[in-house]
Amino acid sequence: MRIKPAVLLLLSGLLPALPALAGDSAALYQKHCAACHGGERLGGTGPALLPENLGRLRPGEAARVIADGRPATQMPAFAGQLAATEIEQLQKYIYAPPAVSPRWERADIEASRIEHADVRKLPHQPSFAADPMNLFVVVESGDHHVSILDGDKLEPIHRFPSRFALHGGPKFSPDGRFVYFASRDGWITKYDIWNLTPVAEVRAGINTRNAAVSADGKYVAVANYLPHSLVILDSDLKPVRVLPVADIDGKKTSRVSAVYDAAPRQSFVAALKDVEEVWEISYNPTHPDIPAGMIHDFQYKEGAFIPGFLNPQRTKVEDYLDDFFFTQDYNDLMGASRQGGRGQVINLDARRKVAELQLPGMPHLGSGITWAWQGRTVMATPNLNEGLVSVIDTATWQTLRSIPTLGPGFFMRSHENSRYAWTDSMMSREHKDTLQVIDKEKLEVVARLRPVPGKTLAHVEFTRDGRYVLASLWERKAAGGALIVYDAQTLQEVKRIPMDKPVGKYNLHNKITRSEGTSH
Ligand code: DHE
Repeated sequence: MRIKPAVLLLLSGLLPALPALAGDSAALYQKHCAACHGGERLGGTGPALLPENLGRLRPGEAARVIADGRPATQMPAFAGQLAATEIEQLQKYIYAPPAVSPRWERADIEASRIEHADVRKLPHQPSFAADPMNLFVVVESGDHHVSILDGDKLEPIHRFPSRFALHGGPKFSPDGRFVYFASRDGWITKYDIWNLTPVAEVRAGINTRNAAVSADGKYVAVANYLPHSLVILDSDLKPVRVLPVADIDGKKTSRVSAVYDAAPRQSFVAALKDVEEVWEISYNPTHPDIPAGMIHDFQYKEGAFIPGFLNPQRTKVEDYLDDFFFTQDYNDLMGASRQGGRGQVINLDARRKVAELQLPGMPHLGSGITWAWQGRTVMATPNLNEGLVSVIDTATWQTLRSIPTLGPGFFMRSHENSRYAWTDSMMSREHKDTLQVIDKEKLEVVARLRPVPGKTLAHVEFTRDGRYVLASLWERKAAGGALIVYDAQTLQEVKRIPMDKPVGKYNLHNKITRSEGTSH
């Protein structure tokens, strides 16, 4: 038989390997990616590579990462090993849903749990001199780390690696000793702040939105997009309930947009993305019986069943509500659907809509804050697609003022001791670099801060006493990424604390006391 020259060259190793043919994508994945990202793309040392987990990448970015790697991570560059067509094939493969939808059940959650330290053997007091109630927890997404900052000296006291892509605010135990983080890949980490050490981790889902900690510190609730579940863990991160999320007939399942702790009600409240219901899950063990016919509960085969206790109670709503703001007593919630324009107020006792909201654009209710204004309590929310802050009377639910800003914004903050509320315009290309300061009495923007033109400046948090404001200069450390500290009264810059893309920062005292000026 006559062997063709190209084959001879290939056999002799002189010709580069031919690009894989279509259909070989799975084999390519298994060869090059599976070791770190898991055989079923659920993640391992690297993140999960499923469409839900990749949705936040810009078009073409996955291919770029495969080719060039990711600096400061273990992701190597494959451009030298793979042809451009193979990289493209891999990109298509990881964006395609798997043939069988991945499952993540109680046994998977239990098996994933890692115990780093035995809390009972750790000292029950802070191992540092800083005021444990005036610490800041700073989430740095540049190299996926967390810094603990002394809020009096405004200096970092510790830095440690986090799971990949934390999202949502970290949540604290009521005594301030522990903080819980949720990663978009479903990992929940419990960290002992006093001893500066991780305690335990568990993977509660494959694609997770956020976590909430009960006011009694006994439970952690986790909202998942994948699978469609709401997971209740105990404070050791052992699963107590894995609630499949579906409508009352069990026909339509739903992603969970977010879960919140409604502390005064001793319950978790969950926003559902695909079912027109709001769920409330009581963690009060003496929760009274639910009136027959009013509430529909899951019946659990496992363990003792206490009506209402750790079981969802449904409130039917007239739209898909996926972003919530709660009044300070948590009896009413404002819900907005991501379609924009409309919202509803739901009373959690009456379990029904009590008011309609006319909300222009797409308000980001989750970032809303409240304050007293001329004898009433108002809430203010930034808007994700319009340059305005809506100020709403929480008694009448009427919009009192639409404060124009430079562009669409994401976050808002204030403090009981400050006359100002701060917001960003980070969703605007031209004005993402400018923080705007609103006078809470005049209801107008009175100052604009633009310390580094062209660089995103967003997400502020006050010190415990409200004297200083810490804002994120959303850049890698080498490019000047930092927390910029402002005097909350004079609005002058006080100092910069270098950080690696500091996404969010959270003051322990403000969070634990549920300050009216911060997200809960
Ligand atoms: Fe968030 C909180 C939803 C994109 C950074 N974000 C939240 C919360 C919700 C939410 C429901 C409140 C939960 C909590 O704190 O426990 N976020 C969403 C979205 O639906 C959206 C628009 C799209 C998505 O892909 O999830 C979104 N969020 C982002 C980002 O792109 C941000 C800017 C950067 C990132 O790292 O993901 C981002 N979200 C944050 C931060 C918080 C947050 C920093 C905590 C705010 C706080 O101060 O408490």
